[in-house]
Amino acid sequence: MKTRWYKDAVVYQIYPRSFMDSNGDGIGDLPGILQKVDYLKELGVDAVWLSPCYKSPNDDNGYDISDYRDIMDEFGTMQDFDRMLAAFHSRGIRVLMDLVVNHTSDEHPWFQESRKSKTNPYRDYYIWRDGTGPEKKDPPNHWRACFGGSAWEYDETTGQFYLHLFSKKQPDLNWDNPKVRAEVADICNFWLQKGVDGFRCDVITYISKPGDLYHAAQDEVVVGPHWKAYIHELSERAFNRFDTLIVGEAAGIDFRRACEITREDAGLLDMLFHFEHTDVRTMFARNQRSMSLRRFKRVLFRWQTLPKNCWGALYYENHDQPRSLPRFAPAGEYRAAAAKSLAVSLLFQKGTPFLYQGQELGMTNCVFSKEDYRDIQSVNQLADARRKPFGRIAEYFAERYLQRFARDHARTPMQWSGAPNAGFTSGTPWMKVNENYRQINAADQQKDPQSVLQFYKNAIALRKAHADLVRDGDFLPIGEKDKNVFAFARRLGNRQLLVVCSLSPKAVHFAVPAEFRTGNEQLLLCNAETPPTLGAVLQLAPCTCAVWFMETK
Ligand code: ISL
Ligand code: CA
Repeated sequence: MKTRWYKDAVVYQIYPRSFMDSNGDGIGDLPGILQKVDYLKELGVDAVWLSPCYKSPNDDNGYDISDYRDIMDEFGTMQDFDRMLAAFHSRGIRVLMDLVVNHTSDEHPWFQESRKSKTNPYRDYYIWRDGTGPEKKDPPNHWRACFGGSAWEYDETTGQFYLHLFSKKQPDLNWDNPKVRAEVADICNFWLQKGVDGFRCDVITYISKPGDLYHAAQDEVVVGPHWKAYIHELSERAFNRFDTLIVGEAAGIDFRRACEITREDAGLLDMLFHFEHTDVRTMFARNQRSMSLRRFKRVLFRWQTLPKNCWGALYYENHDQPRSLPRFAPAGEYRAAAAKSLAVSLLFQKGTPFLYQGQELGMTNCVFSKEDYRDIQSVNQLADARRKPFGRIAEYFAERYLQRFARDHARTPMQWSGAPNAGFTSGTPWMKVNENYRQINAADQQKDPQSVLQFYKNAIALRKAHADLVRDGDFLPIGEKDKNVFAFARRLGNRQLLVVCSLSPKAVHFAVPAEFRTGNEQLLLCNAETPPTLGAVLQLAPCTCAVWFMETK
């Protein structure tokens, strides 16, 4: 059933709330996405992944679902969804849904039932435990919730605690209950039968919980005891019945485990998002970088060595991360060049690239004041800091951290034009629009052949023109120790691509190994007006990138 179309695809992530508002309520919606389908077609992407658009009370912007078979009121109706799906499909663009099934909303009818009594038929849909301590009022273990506080919430009605790895409005489902697993398979089939082409599976590595919750360490929740069996079952019941792409968000997974999990014959996940290059969040790195380029390369180059029967997902940005500018490359004077250089460094690696809305424009982090944060994680972090003994100081440091790493940076409205609110809405946007929209927006970039947007289009088209090389070619790292340049080659038979991307705001030089100085090279893509000449030493102006095609020596 699987054609593995995704090996040639570029995927674009849409965060519907911030993409395009069609009705002036300040909130992005599905008819808004419909208006932009041609924009995405022109960009050249093959698939989109929609962050959740199901019914939700929006404690965590849709990652808390109260009805898996209906659309969030603010986003529109199921008819809007069907229209949008058809519009993508008629242009040959596939659609992936976000599958959030580690937890539901506490407003989901299953949980509403579950909390009523210990004998309710839905009780075992969730993870309930007696408390500990003399009064049984202490939580069953010391696990922490991702958004702050204990991972357990006491519920008066039945005098037990329920587990929530995220907010207390996101109770974890009990996957050990076969009924839960059957429900999830049904939900997947509902959407697959509608025609969606796969799922991005939210925190999927956490679904199988350790047997003895009173004594387990929190990291035992990553790929728990029955994880493989549960995913395998879901693949048989749903995923593998269609020509899907199943990509797992795999917090906590290391390279070794990724090799096991993404093997084609394992029948688990087609690919996964690891966190090795995004988990590093030091406040001390220079230039707002969160890690040195050498470390960044060490991590990503290692992930290029996945065995032949595995496949990788590539990303620099998503809705949980600050923008890649300034995180991985300079965002100041050389912003546009840096955005292009990062684009090339991502798009020509082996694997399926995922772009996040606005990345194709070189959108940057935003300057927020305390009141601007909307994300539950940021809001809780500030509130927790204020409650500490030296609240003012703690708050100051929390703010400093959020200015660099808040998830809000990725969630500011898409910058469509220089019109008020960046052309995102005619009303009041649900969150702050980045003030730089007059300089950075899609409308201006569509008119400018030198823009980041146009460069992305060219790079994506080039990737297609050399599809077999980019898909199957060996990955050869070059200059791994170099502090400024991200470089590699891809080689298939006697053809190769040489990819050189400076991520430095200074002019630098870079040594080119003899095997890539064939004399028959052809420059395919470059972001500099005067492209560098390919010799033993490349002279690279700030953030210059180039891609050459050549035959091997
Ligand atoms: O965002 C994070 C750190 O800033 C991560 O720890 C994140 O919470 C984790 O990657 C899980 O993310 C996914 O599930 C969350 C949701 O809030 C995220 O948006 C989603 O991508 C709970 O559903
Ligand atoms: Ca709207």
